[in-house]
Amino acid sequence: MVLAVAGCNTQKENAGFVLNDREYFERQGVNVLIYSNTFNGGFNDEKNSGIEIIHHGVRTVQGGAVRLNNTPEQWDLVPKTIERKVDTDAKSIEVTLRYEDYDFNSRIVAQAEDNAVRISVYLDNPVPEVLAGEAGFNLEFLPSQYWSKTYLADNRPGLLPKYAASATTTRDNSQKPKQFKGFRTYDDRGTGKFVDPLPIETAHTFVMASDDPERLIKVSSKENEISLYDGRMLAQNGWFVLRSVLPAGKTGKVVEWTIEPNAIEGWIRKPNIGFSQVGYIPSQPKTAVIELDKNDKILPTAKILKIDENANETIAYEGKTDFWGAYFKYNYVKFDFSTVKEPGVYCIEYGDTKTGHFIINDNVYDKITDATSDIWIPIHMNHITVNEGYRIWHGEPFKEGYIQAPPSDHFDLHHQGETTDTKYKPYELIPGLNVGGYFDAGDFDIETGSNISVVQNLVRVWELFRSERDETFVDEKQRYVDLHRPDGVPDILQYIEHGVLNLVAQAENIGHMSSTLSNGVLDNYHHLGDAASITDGLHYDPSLPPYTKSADGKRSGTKDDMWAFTTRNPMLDNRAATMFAAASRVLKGYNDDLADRALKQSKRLFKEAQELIAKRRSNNRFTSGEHDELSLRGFGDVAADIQLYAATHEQQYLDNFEKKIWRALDNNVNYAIQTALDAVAYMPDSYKEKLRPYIEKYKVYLDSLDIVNPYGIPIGLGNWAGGGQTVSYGTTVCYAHKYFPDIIGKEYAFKTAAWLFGCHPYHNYSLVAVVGATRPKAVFYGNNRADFSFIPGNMAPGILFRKPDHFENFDDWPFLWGQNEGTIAGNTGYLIFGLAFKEIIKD
Ligand SMILES: [Ca+2]
Ligand SMILES: [Ca+2]
Ligand SMILES: [Ca+2]
Repeated sequence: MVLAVAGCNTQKENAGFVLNDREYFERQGVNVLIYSNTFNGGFNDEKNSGIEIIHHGVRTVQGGAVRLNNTPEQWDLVPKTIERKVDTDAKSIEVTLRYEDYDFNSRIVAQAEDNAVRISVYLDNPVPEVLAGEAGFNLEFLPSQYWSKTYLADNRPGLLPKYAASATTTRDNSQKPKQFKGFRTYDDRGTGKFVDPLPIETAHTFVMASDDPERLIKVSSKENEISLYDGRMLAQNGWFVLRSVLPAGKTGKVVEWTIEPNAIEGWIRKPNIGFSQVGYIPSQPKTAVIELDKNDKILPTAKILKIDENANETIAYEGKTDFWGAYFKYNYVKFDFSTVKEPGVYCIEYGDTKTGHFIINDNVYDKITDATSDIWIPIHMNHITVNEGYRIWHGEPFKEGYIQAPPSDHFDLHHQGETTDTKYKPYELIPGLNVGGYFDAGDFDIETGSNISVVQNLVRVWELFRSERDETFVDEKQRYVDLHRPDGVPDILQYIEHGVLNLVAQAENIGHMSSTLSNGVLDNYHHLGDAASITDGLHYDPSLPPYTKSADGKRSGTKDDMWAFTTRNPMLDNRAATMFAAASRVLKGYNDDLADRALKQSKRLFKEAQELIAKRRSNNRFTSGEHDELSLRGFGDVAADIQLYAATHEQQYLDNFEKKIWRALDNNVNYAIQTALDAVAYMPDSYKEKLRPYIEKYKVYLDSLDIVNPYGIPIGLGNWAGGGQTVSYGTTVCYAHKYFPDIIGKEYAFKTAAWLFGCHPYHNYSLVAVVGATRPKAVFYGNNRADFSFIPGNMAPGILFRKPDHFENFDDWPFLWGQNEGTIAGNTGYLIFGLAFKEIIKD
């Protein structure tokens, strides 16, 4: 992609839409995507699909489809895309959509017409009777870009509200279209009725954001009435919806809309100057990456301004920009200002664009992990109250414990098989599980796999960096955590202990590892706010009427208890065994009893897992998921061998490791290199020498990244942005530098840090909450997301790629998890990267 210039599709000003070679409608300032992204993101309606409009650089509209609700929620049914046909000559795109549950197909035809795109909905068979009046064509508008703006409904003016407060009605549950796998998003409190939002306005022509040329979109229909709804009435992550109900009993063209997004004449997106919001140390390489609209001129120079003690700016450096080339739809230039070394406060100026300030000084990276370790991680401790100053982040969750999951499917991609693999009957209390552990992410389940990674990450932090930081008070007996209150015990030890307490309890009480401890009902899974209020804290008693309590106040008829998913997975037990071995080593001398329990479970699970795996192999009784994992484990076992050796110092593990590591490295050096580096600490010098050629090969890969993209680090293009991979990559390059400084320089680690702290596409905000000078990201997908807020120290997955050529990270709309959610495994991964990074830049 180097040296290509984006811009070959540029139209003349005022020209109408073209259908470009990336198969979307384009005119200057507006992209209209027709099913470049379909409704199959993994979590049902991800608000990322269908007809999407990228309007003056921001994806403000999506969800164009036949939908079965006025304001669809995440778990309402979404249509499958059966077919997508692009006709370049006719400038049209046609998609066929299908609802399998209702045997219901529809076709959507999008056709460019000058400055508008005409959308027609065709039916070959009438709307199924049961969906008559329910099925409609919907298009959704992003609230944070439209609220407080005006709309016109057939010229009647109105205001799009900042907060939802429109009218609703209730209807009989039998009239509610099916939801995902038959689950229900709502608790009807015994009324037998669901809530249905009523329209705010109905008209034939809507002008959305009539006061704002950047957001103004006109939607009109001659034949169909269009209604405006507020999706936030049912779910805080809902969007504004325009909708035309499909007429009953009709076939052929049933809906036709003309959509005309305003295009500001000659609009050119402002340059996005990527740089490190945290700043730079004087000696390091310093390169800003400037992202440019393909219609923008490339300027030959940029400036560094120094800001003095009177807030005056003077030019500290003016230098050449280097054109890198096109990467997807934008052009990129780099601006190297490494020669600026004098400590001080600076900003970057490129043409008319000036960044916020940043610092050059020796200590700029000193605090990059503090918010994560002092605030984000302890707030995600489960089964304990977490206080900070005047604020309780959450009370003690799930006091009633966990019950045995019945055979079932699940809404968060879990599954309970035909048998429970335990001595418990479905819905029976499994004692002892409501202790320790970490919330998975913006939700409140304990993902056992993630929690295992968390303990392993924290063990690495402890053993490699001896982080003795003590800012957190943890009392497991009181079940109380107080932030910013030192208690004489290093926090990392207490965090390891807290993770192990839950995982050991699983092994002891279930007999093996649970795949997850999660919600039993969907209507409390999407909980926002204090985790202690998700359930009523009382054990569920089916003999009591729903919504009542027993006379002694200890049991309740409300089915809100959390479930333990207990289908046995020997691979997970194997992973747990490895983690327990490592944890017991660290806990020895701090909590001897827990260390002993962990080691006991490690040995037992390891032995039983080997037997079970052998037995299943001979019976060919693996599920397909397990098969995948097994084939991966060819390498994964190598990592376990090193962990087990470190824990037990038994020579057999080292021998096993030696047997496998070279094959793994030959197979895929990038994949195996971290494990190979992990082992350096335990191996003789000859091992390191044998590893050297692989490090040289790895360096070739690292250098190739500068040709792949302008940022020079691996960029994930999946449906969940790549923050987790970014920090593991960063950790690996830090290790590689630590052991092979003559081959691997520090520049790769600096590039990774710069990306996390603001040098990336879309905007230049730091992806870590509160870390960075003027502009860390302001909103994240945490349990306080409904407040458009953040939990300090959270690292966002970050820059999400949308097909075919758009990167984005919303910072006014927290609800898209793939770009904004913090996970416990990701954030402990960030902690490791941050500490490793700080260590290598010390010398
Ligand atoms: Ca989860
Ligand atoms: Ca402490
Ligand atoms: Ca309960």
